[in-house]
Amino acid sequence: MNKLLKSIAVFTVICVLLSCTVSAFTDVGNDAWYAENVNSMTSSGLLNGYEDGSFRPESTITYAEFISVTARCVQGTIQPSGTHWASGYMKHAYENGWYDYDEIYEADFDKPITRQMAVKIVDMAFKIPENEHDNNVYYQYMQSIKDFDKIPGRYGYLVVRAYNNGILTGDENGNFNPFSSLTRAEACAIIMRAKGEGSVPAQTAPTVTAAPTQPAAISGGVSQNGKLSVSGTRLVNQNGEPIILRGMSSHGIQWYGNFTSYNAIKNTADRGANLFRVAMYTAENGYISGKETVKQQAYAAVDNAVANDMYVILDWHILSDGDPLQYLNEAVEFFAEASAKYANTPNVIFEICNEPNGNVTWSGNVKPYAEVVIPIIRQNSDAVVLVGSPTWSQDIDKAADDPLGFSNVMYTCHFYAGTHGSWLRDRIDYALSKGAPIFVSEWGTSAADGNGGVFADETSKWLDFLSSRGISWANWSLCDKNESSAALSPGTSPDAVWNDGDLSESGKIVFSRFD
Ligand code: DCB
Repeated sequence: MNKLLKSIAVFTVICVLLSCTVSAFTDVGNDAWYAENVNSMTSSGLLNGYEDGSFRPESTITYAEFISVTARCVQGTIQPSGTHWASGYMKHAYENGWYDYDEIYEADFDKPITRQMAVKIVDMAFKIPENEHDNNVYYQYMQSIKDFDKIPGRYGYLVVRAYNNGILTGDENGNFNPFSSLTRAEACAIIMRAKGEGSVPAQTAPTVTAAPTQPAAISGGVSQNGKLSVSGTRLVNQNGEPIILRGMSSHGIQWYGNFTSYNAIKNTADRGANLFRVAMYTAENGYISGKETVKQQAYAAVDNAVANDMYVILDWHILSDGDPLQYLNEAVEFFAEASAKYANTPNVIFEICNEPNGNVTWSGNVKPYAEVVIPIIRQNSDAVVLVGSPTWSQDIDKAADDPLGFSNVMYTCHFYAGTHGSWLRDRIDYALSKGAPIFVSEWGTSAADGNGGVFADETSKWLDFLSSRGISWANWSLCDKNESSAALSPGTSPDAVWNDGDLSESGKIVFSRFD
């Protein structure tokens, strides 16, 4: 080889080497924070620049673009399966649970992706590890992400996970901005980091107060009463003395998880509540479709109630799935894990089926379900177990006539003051007369649909009746939804200290009856 050819070859090699480190795009400076991520995304063909040699790093990225890039990373090229160019990628994403049907509609494919959806997509696609299991981590981010209370419940955990794995940092004001769009440069960075190959942003340690490790002792709380059991028809404390638990139920944690924070629950403890109920829906985008995420939310909510020295009901909230046998296997799996996890936590009460309804009977569906699930719990724990009954937990007479053969079991009776009156109170008396212990783990001041009313007079009749019988209760629900059963006015911050103006008409009544 002559000298000239040789030096041309060397020159070419140097150029190729240089082109790896120098941006290929006219508008991506080498010192831009995203240059490395953009270059690796584009050089591996996952995302392209424009024909004019630009990359347009500050342009927004759409749902279709973001999801197709992510899918190409984990799956390779997918041909369209419909009219939209990205339909194949979108279908893959949907079928793999990267998004739910109510999160992205086809008409939105070409709209800018929101930051919260981008976080969910990479979390699901790259299976980001759950190191927020330690509730302290969650609590810390809850404090350090300034707009955490704006993040809908179903995304909070995913956002924590993304921060904690260095996939994201907040904006310069410390906000996450869940509903804002994402730039193409940010998309490159997020996807590359989720892939485990991106340059990770410098972490600023959250400057926050840790969740209390010692629960704050409250009147009537766990530090005073210890482990509960059932004696006759009464709930009793560690000394065998009758105890009444009163407090709030969450709304569905997949929607209103923000109102299960330590501070939100503390607001009820400060008003005298010694009970909190964690309503973990099974259907309606609950546990069944979002297992890990929803479960972690439920555990964090339980832990926040424990940190407040409260008793806490972990509720398997069947509702549209009226037959508890429908998800029996999932229930077994869940209660096996949860009962082991909380085996040494005297605070926890297990509610194994919120409200059976539809074409189900006590002896044909609910009792057989309970006879499978309770022994699973009993392998780890003899905690109090609450069992529902058909007709949205109103058929307590059927349960009383054909009771379960386990100890420390109570039957739930649910009522809504605008719908259910004296006939249901009479049924409670009947059940008690037959020796069946009753726990009102959900009731509302509204009608049975959660709205209408508030029915103040009927509520007061009901609460006086429950007090006279020593029956414990949890009110539906601790959230700011625009429905009359919600205890908080719309727009109430979950973590602020609530004053009377933050309480709804229902909340004012209920919060005055905790003790
Ligand atoms: C129960 C459920 C609970 C439901 C409330 C109010 O259902 F356990 O999940 O909560 O009572 O209906 C409502 C929320 C709404 C939400 C809806 C669907 O307040 O914001 O949109 O769940 O998730 C009952 C209780 C009793 C009766 C009927 C229902 N009853 N029900 O006697 O007819 O149809 O949900």
